[in-house]
Formats: sequence, structure tokens, C-alpha cells
Amino acid sequence: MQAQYQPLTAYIEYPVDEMCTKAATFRAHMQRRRSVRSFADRPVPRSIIEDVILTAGTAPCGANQQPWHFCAISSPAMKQRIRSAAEVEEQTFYSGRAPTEWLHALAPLGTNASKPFLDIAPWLIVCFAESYQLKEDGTKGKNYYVTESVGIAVGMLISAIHSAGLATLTHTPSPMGFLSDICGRGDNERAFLLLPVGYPAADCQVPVITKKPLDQIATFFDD
Ligand code: IYR
Repeated sequence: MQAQYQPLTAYIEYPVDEMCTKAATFRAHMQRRRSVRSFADRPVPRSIIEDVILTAGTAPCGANQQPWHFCAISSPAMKQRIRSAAEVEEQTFYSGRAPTEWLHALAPLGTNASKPFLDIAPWLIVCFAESYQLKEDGTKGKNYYVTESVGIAVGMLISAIHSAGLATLTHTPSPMGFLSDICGRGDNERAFLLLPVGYPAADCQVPVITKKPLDQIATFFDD
């Protein structure tokens, strides 16, 4: 297929001082984001969930293949099924499957096998990665940079949720095969991440953690 180009009309250039303010303001905004494990059961309008998913769908990705699918669940019965199945997996994880070193790394977060947020949060967004395409004639097509692409999309999804004023958690029950069954997704997709979305509970507590400073996460070569 021949490439087709059009002018970049959507780009907006800001004066440098305004760029500096924007970058710093956005940083401060993102630094207020916390992973939340304790949600209120207050409802969240579906249109917000549609918008944050559409934001994720703008993510850059390998060959523009958009190898993702998002299942947005507010059905109480489905949330209950997901919670029950996740807690079965988590029980085995915390009581034997997880190596001691892993449990040691999780200790500062205080997590355990109980996952009430899975049926209390008003929405669950289950993110699937399309490992390969399944064409109409039944043949398979290759997708490129699937993990990178879906990782970027989910990062944008989390930012969009935070920006809307809601809280979420990157939840990874492992293994996640039960999510494909409950959501009815095909063999060419694998569950990537589960995000409960909603308001934090009024008495929500978060672990005391710090993020690495700039000199530990970046090296500049600019002299
Ligand atoms: N899936 C488990 C364990 C867990 C693993 C990591 I890495 C975390 O950052 C947090 C939890 C759970 O959800 O409890």
C-alpha cells in the first residue's frame, strides 16, 4: 500500500517560557498520582471511561497495528466473578507460588491475597494485548512490538484516568488466563493488565514510598 501524507495541522508550538511552565505543571500533576487499592463504590459515568480508553487508543505503536483491546466492566456479576477468580490465583501466589525474594520485595506495599477493590470499584478495565492478528479467512498475521505498544497505551490510559480526577491501580493477578475466559477474548489475545477505576475511598491510605531522583534515572550528555 502506498504511504499517504498530510500537513501536521494539529501541532501547537508554545513560547519556551510557556513550555517550561507546562512541563513543570504536568510533572507536578503526575507526581500526585498514586496507585490506590481502596476504592469508593460511587458510580463513574461511562462516558469518562470511553474517553480515557480513546486516549489510550491514540498511543504510538508498531506499524500502527494498535494491538490492544480494552474490556470495560461495570456489571456487578462480572466484577464478582473476576474478584473470585483473581483471589484464587492470589491465594496460591501468596501461600507458596511466589518465591521468598518476591514476597520480600512486596512487603513494603503490604499487599495480600484479598482483592476487595475488584468488586467495589465502579469500573474494571481489562487490557488485552493482541499477540497476533486473526484474519477473517482464519490465517494469522504478525503484530510488531506488541508489549512496547500496549505498555505505552496503558501508560497513557493511567495518565488519562489520573487527569480526569479518578484513581486506579495496575493490578496483575498472575496467571491472568481467567480474564480471557470471563471477557470472552480469543486465543490471539492475552490479558496484559487489570485496572480498577473509581474514586479513592474516603479513608484511603497509601504506602509511604519515594521515587528515584533525576540523577538516578537519567544521564545527560549536554556540555
Ligand atoms: N499480583 C499480586 C502480587 C503483586 C506483584 C507486584 I510486582 C506488585 O507490584 C504488587 C502485587 C497482587 O496483586 O497482590
